[in-house]
Amino acid sequence: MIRTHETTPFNDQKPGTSGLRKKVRIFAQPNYAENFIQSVFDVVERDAGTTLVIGGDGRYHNRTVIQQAIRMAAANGYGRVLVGQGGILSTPAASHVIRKYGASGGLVLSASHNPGGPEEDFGIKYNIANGGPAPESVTGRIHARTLEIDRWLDVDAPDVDLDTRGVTHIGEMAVQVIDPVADYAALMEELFDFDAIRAAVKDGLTMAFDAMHAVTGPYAHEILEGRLGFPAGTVHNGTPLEDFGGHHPDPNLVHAKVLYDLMMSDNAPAFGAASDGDGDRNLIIGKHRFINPSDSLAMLAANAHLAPGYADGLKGIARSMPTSAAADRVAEALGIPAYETPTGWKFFGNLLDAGMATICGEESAGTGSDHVREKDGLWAVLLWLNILAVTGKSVDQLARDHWARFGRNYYARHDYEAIESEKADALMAELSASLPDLPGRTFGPLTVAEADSFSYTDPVDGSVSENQGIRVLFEGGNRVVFRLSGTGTQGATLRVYLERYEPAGGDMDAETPAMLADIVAAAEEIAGIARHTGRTAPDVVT
Ligand code: VG1
Ligand code: CO
Repeated sequence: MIRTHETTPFNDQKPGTSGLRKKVRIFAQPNYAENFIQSVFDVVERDAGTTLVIGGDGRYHNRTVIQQAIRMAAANGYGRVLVGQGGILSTPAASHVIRKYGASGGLVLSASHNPGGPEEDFGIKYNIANGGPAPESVTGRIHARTLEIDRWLDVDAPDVDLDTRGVTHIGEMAVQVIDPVADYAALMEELFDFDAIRAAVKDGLTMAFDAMHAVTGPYAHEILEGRLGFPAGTVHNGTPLEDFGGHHPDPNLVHAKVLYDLMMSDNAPAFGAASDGDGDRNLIIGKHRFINPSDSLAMLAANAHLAPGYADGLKGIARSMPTSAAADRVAEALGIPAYETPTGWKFFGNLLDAGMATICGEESAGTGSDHVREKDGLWAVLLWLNILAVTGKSVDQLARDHWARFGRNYYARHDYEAIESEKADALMAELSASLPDLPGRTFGPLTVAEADSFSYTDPVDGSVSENQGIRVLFEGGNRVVFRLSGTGTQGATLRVYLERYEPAGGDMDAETPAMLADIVAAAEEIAGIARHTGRTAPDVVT
């Protein structure tokens, strides 16, 4: 029996860079999650009786919303729900399951790298039938619907046992609790040379993987320790916890500092990696050598043909605008197109679907390929392992060889978190207004060549996304980019992206902060960060 619940709209349900993210206490208000989920069901394309995938990163409040979403799916005409055992599905695994089982879409319950727990963050993201995040046209319709919604539907049914695999029914709808790891692990075996990696492990290749008490724990245990033969203990923090052990499940040099310190120590294994809350990010650190995510994208692209899944070469490489141009140089050398998109994985979907790009990446530790339609943390780890196993090189050697050939893009991102929104908006408004006057101006040794607000026209469907960040390009390929985060839940976060290109033959082994000092000073002068925000140093440097 379908029940209709009256409701009134919430005016704050506009999805950001990656879904709707709010504090748990906001999501826990009566009707809040229900309004959003019903708005999704009301507007997305689907035939009667289609399959919906539901999974999450295991954070606090996941199970409550999953049970509710299942009851609502039954009332909204879905024929089948596939849900990961324990409510678990990493974002890339959910993407794969949607594709593999021909689902019309999926709900991924995650706030990704944001902290979890009763006082922290929760999120809901909708992915479409190609397995990727809903594009802006769809999130725009969802948002519009949230502003007019007046009812949501569910059925009167008890909770589903999420911990036992198998099929049950709610009315006509089948609910299938699936192994969250099996399909994903099988896909990884198709793409990568597991034999070569296993042989390298036998020969002494060592690694440490920090799952940060988030969703990749079960995947990493099964794939790294179970199938590839790394010894037990290779996976650190491998049990998903509702509050991620009280930490930020964000694999960067601040929140994965324990891994970083290990990798810089005398006891470092050959290879270190970490992933985030929902398993779509990766941090790569070799023994005594940190690889920034933009470089990782470039190095993976340059060597991808060494893995069976990419032996035929790449069709193109896409990166988000703030990501360094290191990957563009690889594309040029390979004679394939390079694409520059706005921040957020949803902008890669069309390029991947159209066969225009094979590998994509973001400076925020996101890398992935056309095997799914999300970024994929363990995929990047396995591609690195495949490359290390086949070449027999260390991470450090691989990086040095890469830079010797392509030059090096020194790069960092400075985040100023929880700024008052009005101050952040004022900073961006003043910066936008100053753009026409910037070209030709000098800041220390730097001269501005061009300055603009990044606008993207999707080459596949022609859709236009404006105001995707402010770029100031200096002569010689150096750059600073400013944008406000679209994933935070408190005030505004200003991201300042700094890049300096050093051509091959130049200094390939300098310290990044020293190489970027002039650009940091120029960024302050151009944007007036201290004047607007009162902050004299970033909260996080990655
Ligand atoms: C951040 C990153 C962006 C990433 C997004 C979602 O967005 O910068 O590159 O795609 O998070 O990643 P923003 O708007 O805060 O800069 V995830 O792993 O949190 O789903
Ligand atoms: Co994530």
